[in-house]
Amino acid sequence: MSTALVTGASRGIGRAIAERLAERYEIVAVARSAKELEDVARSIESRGGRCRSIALDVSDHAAVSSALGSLEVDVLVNNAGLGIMKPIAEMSVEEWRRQVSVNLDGMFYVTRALLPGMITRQRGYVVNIGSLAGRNSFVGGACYSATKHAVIGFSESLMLEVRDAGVRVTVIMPGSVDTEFSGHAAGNAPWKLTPADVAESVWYVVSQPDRALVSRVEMRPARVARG
Ligand code: NJP
Repeated sequence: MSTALVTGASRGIGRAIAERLAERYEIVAVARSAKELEDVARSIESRGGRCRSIALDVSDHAAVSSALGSLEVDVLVNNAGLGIMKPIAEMSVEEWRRQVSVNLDGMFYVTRALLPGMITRQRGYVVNIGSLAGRNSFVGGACYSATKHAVIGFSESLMLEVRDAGVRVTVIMPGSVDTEFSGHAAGNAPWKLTPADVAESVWYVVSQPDRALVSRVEMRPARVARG
């Protein structure tokens, strides 16, 4: 059975991606919260899937390379991320570093650990969860938006770098998704995309025939919330 590793799989979009991909892949679920990961694994296994979890901070390079460096993974979904939305004049250095270290450094560390194996096997998929904030600007989004612009730049360069080695790279850019992201309460915004909607896009891109590469997906709520 092929393996898919999903970061930020303990809740929200990452959990939905892990649950969807479990229909075809053995899942490696990565996040910091061991307890929530166990719950994800139980949910997948109760439906006949296979899931092991690795409690890990993706921004800790040593921990990432020692825990993931020897894994054979066919599909990597870099989804772990956070957003602290506030004006730059009020943002602390710690808040800046935390966002950059998870959204950007973490994506590099996990990709760096798993990509050489994909290149050697001449087969693999890297799906990075970016954001429409990586295209659009908004007040209070300078740091978050900068990290997501970086996710797009990283993904598109990497796509060109490894496509001839049989490794495909996609960046998925959702708009608002109904999760606990950035301090929101989930379940109160029926106009938003659901985590399952994003998971369906991941499923779509990894289900393409070997000759086809969907390199970029933009998705957004069909209707905008008013008022
Ligand atoms: O957020 P949330 P979403 N090491 O807060 C994990 C992007 N996005 O599902 O470590 C490892 O429910 C955290 O797990 P834990 C967004 O930028 C969202 O909405 O246990 N894992 C949890 O599983 C992000 O890239 C929206 O706390 C770490 C997960 O990340 C992705 O979608 C719109 C970690 C966060 O779950 C998932 O966000 C958009 C670390 N250091 C893009 N730090 C949206 N929701 O509207 C956090 O365009 N995690």
